[in-house]
Amino acid sequence: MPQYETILTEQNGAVTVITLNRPQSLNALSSVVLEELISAFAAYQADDSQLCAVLTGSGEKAFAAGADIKEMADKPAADFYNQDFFSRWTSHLVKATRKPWIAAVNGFALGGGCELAMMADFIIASENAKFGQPEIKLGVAPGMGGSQRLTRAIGKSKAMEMCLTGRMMDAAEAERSGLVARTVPLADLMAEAMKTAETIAAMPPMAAMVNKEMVNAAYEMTLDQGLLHERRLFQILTATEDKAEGMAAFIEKRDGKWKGR
Ligand code: CO8
Repeated sequence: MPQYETILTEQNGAVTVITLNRPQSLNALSSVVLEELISAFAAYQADDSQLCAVLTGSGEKAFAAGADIKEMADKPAADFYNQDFFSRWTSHLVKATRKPWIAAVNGFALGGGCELAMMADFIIASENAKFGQPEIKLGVAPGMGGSQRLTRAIGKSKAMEMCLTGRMMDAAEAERSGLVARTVPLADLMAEAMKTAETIAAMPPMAAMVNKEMVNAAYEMTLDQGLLHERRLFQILTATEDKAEGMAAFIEKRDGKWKGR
């Protein structure tokens, strides 16, 4: 495994665990973190032995308290624009990562931290988790998808209130609002995230990728286009060896053995 400066990675069976590891700055997302995350997610995507990933933050206080304010404070606007700052998160962590991954949110997920968590396929949160888009208090606004993904996740009224006031939402409200899939005690967070990741990793791998692609398509397409896309992908899956195996295994009352094809 490569050595990183700001994140930790480990393989646990078929599950890759990636941990943001700058607890002294509440796992703030610097440019180095961005590059290292891109590299770690590319390695996960490329490794056929790895079938699900979990992203979490080190320490008990924060998943990530946002983009690194100290790094951005003196950066000229032209650099943000010319470098198309923040664009690489979506292209690498969302679009290029076709295998499933879960955000295990332990504590603060603010600004870019909330936006990073929302790039995951779903979020499992600890009871002490807090979500927010406080960028307005810095004189700016979300820059990594907060205004778009949060609005799609929890609706206009709540998303607008959070962006305009910068208030934090606790884990219970986040679960009620549909932002997170499940809330668990902090002490159980990684065990629950790993159990869920192992469940996904035990599924037929190609079917897992197709299920992910289908659900994500709901964000991009009209209902008619999405339904057609779903049917076509379903029809492709019926030609796979894993479909034959899965149905035979059901009829023979045994577990399936997957080939990912
Ligand atoms: N960036 C850099 N350092 C941070 C960040 C951050 N986002 N968040 C916390 N830290 C650092 C603190 O500066 C502090 O460092 P030090 O010990 O050297 O002073 C250390 O982490 C611990 O933090 P606190 O002492 O503040 O801990 P508290 O428990 O008192 O407070 C909070 C915790 C409430 C999470 C508080 O740290 C906080 O409000 N953090 C900032 C949250 C935030 O505003 N996030 C959004 C960032 S902006 C963004 O993500 C989108 C891009 C916007 C572009 C801006 C262009 C200028």
